[in-house]
Amino acid sequence: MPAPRTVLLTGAAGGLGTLMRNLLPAFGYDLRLLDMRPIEGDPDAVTADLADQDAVREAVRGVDAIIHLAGISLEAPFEKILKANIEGTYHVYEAARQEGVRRVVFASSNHAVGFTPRPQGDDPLIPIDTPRRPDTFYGLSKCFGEDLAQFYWDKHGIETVSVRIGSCFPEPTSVRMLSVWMSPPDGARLFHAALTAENVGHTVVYGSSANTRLWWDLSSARALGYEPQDDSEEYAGKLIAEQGELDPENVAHAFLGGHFVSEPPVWPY
Ligand code: NAI
Ligand code: 15L
Repeated sequence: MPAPRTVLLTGAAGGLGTLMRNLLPAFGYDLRLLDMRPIEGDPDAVTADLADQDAVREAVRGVDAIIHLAGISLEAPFEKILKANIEGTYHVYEAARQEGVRRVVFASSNHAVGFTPRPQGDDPLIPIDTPRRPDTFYGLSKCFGEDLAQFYWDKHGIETVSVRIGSCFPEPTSVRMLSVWMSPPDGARLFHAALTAENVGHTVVYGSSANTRLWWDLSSARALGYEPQDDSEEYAGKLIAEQGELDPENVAHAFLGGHFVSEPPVWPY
């Protein structure tokens, strides 16, 4: 497969989409942006809801690959998740099949495995093939997305890297994030590796930096050529002084998904 150049970035108005639309062009990509919210400063950006199958197909036409970030990124009533994340992701894959796009990078989430107990002490890192244990309807929709990706590979030969992103924000803001943080530059490195690695079929990876306090195994990401450069440890002193160490007796500290297992943040609109 020739290296993709023109890439559709869905969810481009969101937090991660904004970070990636600023960082990925340095890798040589020509981005086409899509979101249901308008994107200021890019008159070519597509304003469309994933529910609009025709608009999604038109947006996909002519691109080499898709980075699919759009959707509800927190917990929400099942009916909303069904529309945006389950049907919406199906529309993206159908558009890819109809328009001959051969590579997708899917923004999965750690919340697909959020009810997995986090490693403590000398426990081994969580492997990528650990059983799915979604912590929310949101996490459940990411499990569906990973299965959809597998199906479109097996049935239609569309390759996907599903990235179970930890927390991709400019800085870690909690003690949990010291373990699951992915710096934005490492996020761009991982998406670039996911777009360019050969013969990925459907590969599932965790998305984080090379954190000293890492909870999961990054080897499937490294096998794509991803070489993380950052480590959250420089933030550890300040965050632990402010918040204290994680408490194993606190349910919100005991699982990979953190507070999503007990009091998930709710999608605001
Ligand atoms: P965000 O909530 O800031 O952005 C999501 C974007 O998707 C928004 O701009 C929203 O308008 C758009 N969107 C929602 N429903 C849509 C629809 N039906 N049609 C078109 N656009 C729609 O979320 P964020 O943080 O940027 O996350 C992006 C993706 O990465 C999401 O799929 C999220 O689940 C995933 N992810 C993000 C993590 C992070 O640390 N930021 C961690 C794990 C997963
Ligand atoms: C996610 O999946 C969310 O989209 C993001 O907003 C963060 O909350 C992240 O997980 C996390 O686990 O910190």
